[in-house]
Amino acid sequence: MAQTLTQRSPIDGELVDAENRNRVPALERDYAALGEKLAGVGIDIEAVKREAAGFTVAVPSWGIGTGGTRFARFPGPGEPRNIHDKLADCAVIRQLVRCTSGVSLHFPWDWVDDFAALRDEAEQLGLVFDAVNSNTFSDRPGASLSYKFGSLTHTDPAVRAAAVEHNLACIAAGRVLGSTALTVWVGDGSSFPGQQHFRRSFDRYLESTRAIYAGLPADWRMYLEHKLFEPAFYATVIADWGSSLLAAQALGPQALCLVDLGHHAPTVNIEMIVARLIGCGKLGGFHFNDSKYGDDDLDSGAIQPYRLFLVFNELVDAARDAVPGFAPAYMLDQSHNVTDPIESLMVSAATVQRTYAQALLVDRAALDTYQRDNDALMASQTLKAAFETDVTPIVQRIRLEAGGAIDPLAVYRASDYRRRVAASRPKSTSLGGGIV
Ligand code: RM4
Ligand code: MN
Ligand code: MN
Repeated sequence: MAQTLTQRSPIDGELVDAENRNRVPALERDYAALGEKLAGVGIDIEAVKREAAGFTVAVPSWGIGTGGTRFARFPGPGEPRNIHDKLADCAVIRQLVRCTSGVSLHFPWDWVDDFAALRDEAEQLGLVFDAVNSNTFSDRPGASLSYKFGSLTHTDPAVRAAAVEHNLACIAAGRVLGSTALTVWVGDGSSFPGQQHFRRSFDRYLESTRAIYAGLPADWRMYLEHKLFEPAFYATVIADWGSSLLAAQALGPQALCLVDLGHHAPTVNIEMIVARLIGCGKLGGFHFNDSKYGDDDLDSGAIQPYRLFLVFNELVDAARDAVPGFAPAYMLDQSHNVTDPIESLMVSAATVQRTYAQALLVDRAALDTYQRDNDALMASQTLKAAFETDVTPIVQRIRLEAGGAIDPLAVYRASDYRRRVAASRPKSTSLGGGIV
């Protein structure tokens, strides 16, 4: 989205320009060198840049505050107190990184009385609203019914109805905000064998999600997000892509599967899951993050950058093949407990865009030939060649041309934004555990 005069920029434009000026000579040099290298293998750097410039990834409102572990939370300075502060922080990310104009809200955390006003507020900051997320995995203070033993799959029809109602309210809010998708993740499951009837709980999930699906506007999509475990530690109702796919197929064309990179068993081949979902026309989108053990919600590309690349390799492949209906939505879903969330989200968004640019470099004709010839080594080398190409100058140039920062982190630190907002945002006193 082009910046208009009415939009407010949280970071001084002069500072951005000054920092960029210092870095332009090196960038020009690196870009020219990379351009020459790519031309040598028949790739037009300008074409790659154009394509990568079209990439966007939404920022999660719940990732903007400092997260915690199951044990404790250590609040940082100047944490956002509400959705208005969160939008201000999102505007910083967007101003410097440029590919993050979308913000994904989570209800009831981000609930306000006037959603039209919130939409205006976002617009002033150059932001738009991406998928809205429902929360039926924690209770609202004073709620008469509890989600302790489940929500959309609860044995009590009254609890299920309340969870459905909440999702419909999220859709209603999202319509005013300009969102066109609802993401449904439920923590429903069981912690002990025998606690829950597997088949019946899945049937209840279908019955509840059908009621939500029926309330979906015609131009909306419903993303079903699976997760292996946690908070349920024995069995989760929508634990894997198979359950998610079954549900999405049962619901209808507007229901699609959402892949959160942290929601699988450690050895699962996520890129293959992605390919399968693309193959059956049910890949809805992503929650990007990285992990070593479970749903660690670490910064994208921090632990397994090659895995992220292999996911993007499948995405670019599908785009090149013009797979009908292929239009995944990209979102970050991270929790930052030892870093400044703004810094982590900026670096993550830039990493995801950078990885996409790398995947654009794969020599697909060569790969196809190596696959047909069963040349395992050269096929793997073909992917590695793209992954090992440093495309940093391309994404830096994209940011510069879009009015952002060549080095977002350096500008952010130089701006002293965190210390400035800390002056008006009292230190949070919430120290309890909990992932968000
Ligand atoms: C879950 C899941 C959902 C997110 C919540 C906060 O593990 O990833 O997408 O909304 O966490
Ligand atoms: Mn997620
Ligand atoms: Mn998660």
